[in-house]
Amino acid sequence: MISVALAGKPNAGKSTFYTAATMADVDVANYPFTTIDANQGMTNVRTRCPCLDRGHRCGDQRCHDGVRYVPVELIDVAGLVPGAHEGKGLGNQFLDEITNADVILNVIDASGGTNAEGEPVPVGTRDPMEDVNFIAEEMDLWMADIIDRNWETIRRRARSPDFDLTEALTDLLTGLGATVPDVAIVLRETEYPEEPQHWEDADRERLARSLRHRTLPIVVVANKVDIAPSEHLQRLETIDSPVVRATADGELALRRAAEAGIIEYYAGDAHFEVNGELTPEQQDGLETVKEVMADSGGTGVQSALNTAVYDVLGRITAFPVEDSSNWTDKQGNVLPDAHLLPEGATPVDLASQIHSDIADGYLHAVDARSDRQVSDEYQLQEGDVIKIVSTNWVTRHPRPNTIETESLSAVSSVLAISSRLVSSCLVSSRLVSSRPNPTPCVSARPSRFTPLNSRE
Ligand SMILES: Nc1nc2c(ncn2[C@@H]2O[C@H](COP(=O)(O)OP(=O)(O)OP(=O)(O)O)[C@@H](O)[C@H]2O)c(=O)[nH]1
Ligand SMILES: [Mg+2]
Repeated sequence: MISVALAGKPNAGKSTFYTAATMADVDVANYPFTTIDANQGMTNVRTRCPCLDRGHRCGDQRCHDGVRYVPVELIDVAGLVPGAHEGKGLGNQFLDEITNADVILNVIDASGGTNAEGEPVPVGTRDPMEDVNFIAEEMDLWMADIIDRNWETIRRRARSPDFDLTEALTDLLTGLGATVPDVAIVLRETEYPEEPQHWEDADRERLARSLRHRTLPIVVVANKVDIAPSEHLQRLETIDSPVVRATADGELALRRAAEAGIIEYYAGDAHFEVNGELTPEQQDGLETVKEVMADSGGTGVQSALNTAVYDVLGRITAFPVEDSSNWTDKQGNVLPDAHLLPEGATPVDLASQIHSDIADGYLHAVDARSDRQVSDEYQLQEGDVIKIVSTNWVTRHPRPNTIETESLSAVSSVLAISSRLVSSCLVSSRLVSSRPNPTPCVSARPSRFTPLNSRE
């Protein structure tokens, strides 16, 4: 399963983002290092459900009126401060916790209301541009350190006649998600000394930076847009990475209000509808969120996840079925599963992701839209509905239980508009509190990356 990690300096809103996206209860507070132990939970990316191409909505609990939620893992770690790789703050212990992540969301405080250590300062004081690069820098130096510490082993291995540098480096960095193609491409990109004993510190650091860039790409989440000065936001748009404006607190308020049945809102919607009577306090809080959504096309939380998974990691969603006429599994469930696969993946890759037995017995695949067999080299497209014909399909129960179970809890928190009334937490406290002279937020300039709901 795809894993997304939230990183950033303390007090930037990582845990608020995590809570909003997973609806799990974790500590959130306006001081640094609220989170010490990592939180790990399930959230979703949002895409178009293929049921929209048929007369009836599929009724799957992960589908709301043709909007489909596909589970991904989300990790929230302790805040990081510049110099963490040398032990500052909580040090770089958190980096070990995100080594299995596929992509990083670097949550920054776009309002400039927290200093480098995450301590509160007046809004607009801190230049958020300073918070953009240090996460990548810390991660790069951390990876360089791992390579440095293990270089002696590589030098020793180099004495063997069948030594292969790509293989040796992949062995070393496989735990950080590096594959043979990653290492080979990075080694080809620039010139490195042929013999490991001739490598210098600068060579290893250059290699670490390129590899980190490939194996742990970063999306910047410009959080707290509800109070961010517009000039901050405009400058953040100029950086050379994907940037998504967000109000994690606003998303949390909406999810809680939706859970309480007071508004109609689904994660990633650009609007929400009020269903019932609001107190003036609630009205004020939701009004603030509405303004941000009008400027940014939503709260940005779903957009950040979608940007990371679909745009940066280049994933597509494929929907395996067993009955290609009715798009169902054996039990008659319509479009029962959704799988995130790399661009260029083939039906055999889909079969392997469902279950290795299915891949072992793979015979051919059928495009359920046309009911025609596709070639084994066919590159799956976003929204493809595919029947895999395998000798093992009938005799096994292939659907991975882990994904099923996890997805149910993740999705129920997104979709279930519970009748439980939790109006006390309808709108999170800071959004309802009266902010003296809130700074005008959000420039009219649209984000350069992933318009919200771009998959619909
Ligand atoms: N105005 C505003 N405040 C926010 C937003 N998101 C989070 N906050 C506030 O920022 C403060 C820090 O939030 P946390 O989610 O605890 O931040 P964190 O990055 O997890 O902090 P550490 O665990 O200490 O690293 C809290 O007071 C949140 O309510 C937002 O979108 N807008
Ligand atoms: Mg936290």
